[in-house]
Amino acid sequence: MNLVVLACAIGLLGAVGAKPSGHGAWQERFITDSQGRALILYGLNTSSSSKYSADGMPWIKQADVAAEYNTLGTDFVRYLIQWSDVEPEPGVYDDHYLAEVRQRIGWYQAQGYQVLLDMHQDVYGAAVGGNGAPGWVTDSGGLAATVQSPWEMTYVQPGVTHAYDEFWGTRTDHPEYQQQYVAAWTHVASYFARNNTVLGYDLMNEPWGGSVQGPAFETGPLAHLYQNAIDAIRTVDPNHWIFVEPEAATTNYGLPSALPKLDDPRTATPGAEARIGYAPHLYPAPIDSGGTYSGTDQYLTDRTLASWQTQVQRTAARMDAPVLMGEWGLDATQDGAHLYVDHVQTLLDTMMIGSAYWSSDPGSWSPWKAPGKPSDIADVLATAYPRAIAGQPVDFSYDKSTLELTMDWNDKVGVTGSTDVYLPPGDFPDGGDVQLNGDYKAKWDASRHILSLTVKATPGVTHHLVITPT
Ligand code: IDC
Repeated sequence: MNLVVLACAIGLLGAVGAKPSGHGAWQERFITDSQGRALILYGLNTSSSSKYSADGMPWIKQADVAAEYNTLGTDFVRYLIQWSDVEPEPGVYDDHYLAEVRQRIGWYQAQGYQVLLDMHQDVYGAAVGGNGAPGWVTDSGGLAATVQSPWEMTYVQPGVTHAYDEFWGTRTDHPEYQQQYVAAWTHVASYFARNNTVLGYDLMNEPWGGSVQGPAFETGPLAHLYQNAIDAIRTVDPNHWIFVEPEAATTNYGLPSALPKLDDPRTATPGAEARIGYAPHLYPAPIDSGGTYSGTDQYLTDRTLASWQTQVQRTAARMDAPVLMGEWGLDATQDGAHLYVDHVQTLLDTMMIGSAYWSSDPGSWSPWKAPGKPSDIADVLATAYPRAIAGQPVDFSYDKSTLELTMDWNDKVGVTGSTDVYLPPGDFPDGGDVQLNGDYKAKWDASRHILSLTVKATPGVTHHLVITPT
């Protein structure tokens, strides 16, 4: 898929020529907490190891979550779960597995995190060389499904295409597969409906259409499945956020998505806003294949970042959904890796969106060389960010070590609480000095590295906050 898309990505990116620009005009929607504060979430994916472990659990122990906070200051995790672990036999849900997941959510809760449950799949399921779907829902039609290198190329094995075609209803032998997926999600959502550490649900990792691709897939079977899942989840869980991903084979590389606006049944309650989020990934082609951020790789990557911004903003506006980038990352041992991380963070800051870095699994793509042993990239990943904004965010930037945040209250009545900013100890060893037009109270939590500002909200006044190291 990588190589297939590459040629067309080069052609299209040459034509787009978008420059990064401000967000204010496009982003009206933010993920909000129960106090109405806009959340900019920042975290890791945990973890790829759960795809293959016998009990479906990630590599982490409770101490690793504390170490993650102390090293990176993250406040969020995209936590991988799998359909094969949720429903090992048809209609039989493994609540022991969900209890183990809940225990780990508790570890994150103890560190003040929010958890996004990601129903992960790569290459459909283990029966065709991938992970995600259980064997009983995998129909390869007896066709070949041989694992390829790079792993993404396995997606175009005939048995894999057949399995997806059965799932999406492109073939008609198994219309029940999708209903079972929706039912499994409904079970998971009812299990976690009252868990306040859970931010929400990521309905399917990197959907792939089999023999139906592009807009035909995203506006057809994919949108259909999403709407059915949203409707079913809302019967058991009216409140958590529900995130949808576009077709990855295009959007990861900065190409357009055709995903349509989806309806959230919770809006039937007067005053209730939709809680559907858009959760695309970002993997410029050279970076995806483990390349460098230098020379022509860097040129193509920069063009991808620019077009990714344009395309994500368009899709999010069409869907009227806030954005949370579910995956980005790279082999951090490659040339220019630090600069790439820095550039993506600048893009995320410009767009004022949260993200989850791929991944926490110790190794070359990780902030951990080994559990508890930070790699070089950890220093770059530990960045300053406004975790919660008690107002309407207008603009944000972090130019080591000057943080600037603009916010107003024009559309935000009834937001309560403080604006909380994480200031990494590397850049702010003694905390931060505040400049702000307006009345405020500041509180510095030296052990958590969080500066909390309670600002006297003044409608009609735009507040500019500047924080520099003390
Ligand atoms: C990768 C893992 C790798 C594993 C592969 C297949 O890092 O060890 O062999 O999955 O399971 C994605 C996927 C994510 C990938 C990641 C990096 O969502 O599961 O993890 N990636 O390749 N999309 C683009 C990149």
